[in-house]
Amino acid sequence: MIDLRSDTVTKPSDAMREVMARAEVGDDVYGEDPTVNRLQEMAAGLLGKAYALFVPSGTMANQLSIRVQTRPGDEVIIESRAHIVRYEQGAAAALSGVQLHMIPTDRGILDPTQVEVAIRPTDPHTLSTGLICLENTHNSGGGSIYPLASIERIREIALAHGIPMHLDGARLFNAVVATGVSAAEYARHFETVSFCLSKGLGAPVGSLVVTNDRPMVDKLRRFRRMYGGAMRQAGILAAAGIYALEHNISRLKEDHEHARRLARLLQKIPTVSLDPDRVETNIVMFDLVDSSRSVQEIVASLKKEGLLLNAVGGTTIRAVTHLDVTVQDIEKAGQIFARVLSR
Ligand code: TLP
Repeated sequence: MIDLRSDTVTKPSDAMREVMARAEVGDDVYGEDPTVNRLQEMAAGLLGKAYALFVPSGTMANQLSIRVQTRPGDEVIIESRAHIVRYEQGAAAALSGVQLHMIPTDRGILDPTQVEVAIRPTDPHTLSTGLICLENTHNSGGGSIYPLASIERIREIALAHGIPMHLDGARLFNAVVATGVSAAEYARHFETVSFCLSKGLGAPVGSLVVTNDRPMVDKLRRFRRMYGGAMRQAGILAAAGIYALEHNISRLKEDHEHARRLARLLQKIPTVSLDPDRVETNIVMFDLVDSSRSVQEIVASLKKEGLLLNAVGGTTIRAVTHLDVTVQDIEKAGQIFARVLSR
């Protein structure tokens, strides 16, 4: 099976498993796991922040960040297909009591003017804007990269209104590798940034939230406990994270090359609509223009031929490249696509 459903499907390598097995551990609720502490220091350093907190998932990292920076009844400005909107089970409403002010875009990248217009005026009738959330790279936008200039302009607007910013940087390192902009340069515009170890970086579990604000770390820790995410000898998982940060960042460029290669192969198929220039990182979104079969039927036929993918609504299919996919797999995937789609 060639699994292009997500970069979350990656499995820890033998070398990663070895460092996990040897990890020094302690009880992290007491702050005594040396490997977790080392991962947190490393993550904070990479993102140019003072503190980092290890959490079990990207969803928890986002939700904790929302929780500690908003009050119930606040509004959060966010792009309408953000992961926080689409794939977190309504957690922002359920756990933080906030209302999401969703702004539609073509590729997930908010225009600064859209943000400015969405900020609520200070008026006794209106609710207040509590937070602005961006996502880089943008998953549903097709792995699109936030231009630094847009982030800078949104930051200026946010600062002028005293509104904090959170970055869902689940795939921030894909943006870093694709652009050469450092993680710290992206992160400095946000009060909190989350990023995942368990996607393209290849660790089995884990995400981090980074911040410069000491009291916020304490609040993050308390809510992590409330959400059931305080772990004990988590150093076994943190060791995989350290290995991922040390070995698997720069290789993300291979995943980006594979995604572009796949896009070029797909482009040759008459029933596929896609613009290969839009493939900026490791996600390829494409549309089927053949109305005789549903996307679900096509995905099922591809699976029978040994290719796993996700239909992401309407006529769209998503393919994600990652460290367990070789260039030969991409070539083979191209052949399977050509066979199934031209039937
Ligand atoms: N994304 C997953 C699915 O949940 C859709 C995937 O296969 O792409 N932020 C972004 C931008 C994400 O893409 C994801 C996971 C998360 C947060 C959540 O991470 P986890 O799954 O660790 O909670």
